[in-house]
Amino acid sequence: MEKYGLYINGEWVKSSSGRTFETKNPANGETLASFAEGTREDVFKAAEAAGKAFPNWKQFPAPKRGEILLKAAAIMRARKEELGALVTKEMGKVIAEGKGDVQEAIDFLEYIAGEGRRLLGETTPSELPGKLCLTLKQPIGVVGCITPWNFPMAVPCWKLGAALICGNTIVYKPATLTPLCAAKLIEILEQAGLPAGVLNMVTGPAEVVGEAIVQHPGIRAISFTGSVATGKDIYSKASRMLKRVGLELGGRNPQIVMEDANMDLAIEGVLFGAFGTAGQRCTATSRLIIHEKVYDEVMERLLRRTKALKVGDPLDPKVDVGPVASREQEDKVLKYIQIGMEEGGKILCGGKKLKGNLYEKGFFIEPTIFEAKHGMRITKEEIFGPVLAVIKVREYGEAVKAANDVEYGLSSSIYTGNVNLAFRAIQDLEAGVTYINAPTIGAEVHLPFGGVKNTGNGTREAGTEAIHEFTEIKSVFVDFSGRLQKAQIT
Ligand code: UN1
Repeated sequence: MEKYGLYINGEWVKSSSGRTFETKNPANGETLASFAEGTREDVFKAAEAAGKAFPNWKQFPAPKRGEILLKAAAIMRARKEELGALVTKEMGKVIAEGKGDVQEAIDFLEYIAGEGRRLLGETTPSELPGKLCLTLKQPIGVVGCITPWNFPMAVPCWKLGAALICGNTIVYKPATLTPLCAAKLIEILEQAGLPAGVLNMVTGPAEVVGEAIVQHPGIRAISFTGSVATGKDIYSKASRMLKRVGLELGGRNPQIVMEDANMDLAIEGVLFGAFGTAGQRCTATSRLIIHEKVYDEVMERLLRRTKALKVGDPLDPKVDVGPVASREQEDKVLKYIQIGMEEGGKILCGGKKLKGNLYEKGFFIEPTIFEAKHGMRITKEEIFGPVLAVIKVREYGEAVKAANDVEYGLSSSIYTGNVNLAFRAIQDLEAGVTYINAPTIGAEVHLPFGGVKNTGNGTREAGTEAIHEFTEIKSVFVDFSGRLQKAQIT
């Protein structure tokens, strides 16, 4: 079994606690590797290393930083099969999606590497003669990146890639469920030429390692993807120290199907959106809002297709849905299924933990569809599993009202053949991401990603917005008039 320490200042080192934890395959319980359980002291050592590496990394030309990221992307491309299988083994998503996770990481690294030749500022005239004004984007300093388990390659690359291209150094805490993917990423970035101390990884529990990252006075910005409760905790603590905080905190994403929708597309869309990644995407379709005129037809076809989904070993390419990522996740999903039944939701298919040989050692839950009424907890709270709540509506206004009446606002979708309605929905849906005639999942890396309301605090990842998350703006005034000129004073 592979054994990993913490990665501090370019070395793999033991944790000061001496304690370790293991990462396991959620499909069969197999232990994959052992990791060091980091402490507050370890985070402080990592922050110190990152602080020392910062002045040189800041001076390292941004296009050269980009070359390192491009090289990392090339290594990942060459090892895509193996890394995709690792994502599947450690996190449980089916193999096509495991490779997709790696591809999204590659896409982002390639995209953001090019930003090394941009990092554009503005030039603008001065109100005074013989004077020029411009803005520069500068790194923030040492930043903390805290990443989730559901995209163990892509989301870390969004954060690390963006922070690195901007010239920051990093203390990185990956999710405790997926440290092996994180360790491979570190090895790849090291092999690509990242200097020692620029990226430091501390594995271990959120209450200790995450907390220390938030509390360390030298870590000036935090980028976090995870739950609303943790996001609020981080935001409130970090704000007292005036740290920059970027949050991406999940969703309760609706797909609306209008009476004039292309039914084949709408059904393919919801199957992929709701049950892809076993529903464990922040962008997963968790509510299907259907116009009453097509309700029976959609439901009849959707149920038939859902019952035919193959649940099983995620490494088998014929399998559609793998396990959920952990026992804790399984308990949470099953609890929500129970809640749904208690509040009067009707289970139309699924609803149970799968048992028997194939499933005995893993966390498999049947793809589940509830007939629900908007307002039930299963229509409003994030479940993060293969559970879809279906809501019948009379018209567009009611559909949008239900879609928007949740505390989240990450992704959203409408299927309609009516171009006017499509454009109205683009304006009406309260979400950071809206799809027309496409499912709620599958955002591309060169567009901003994030949401409104409790999904975050207004920041966005990916796209050019990623640069804003990790830079400070400096305004520069160059006076070449050779005399003292006083702005605003005549
Ligand atoms: C997430 O679930 O945290 O749009 C990220 C998507 C993916 C990213 C999801 N590109 O579904």
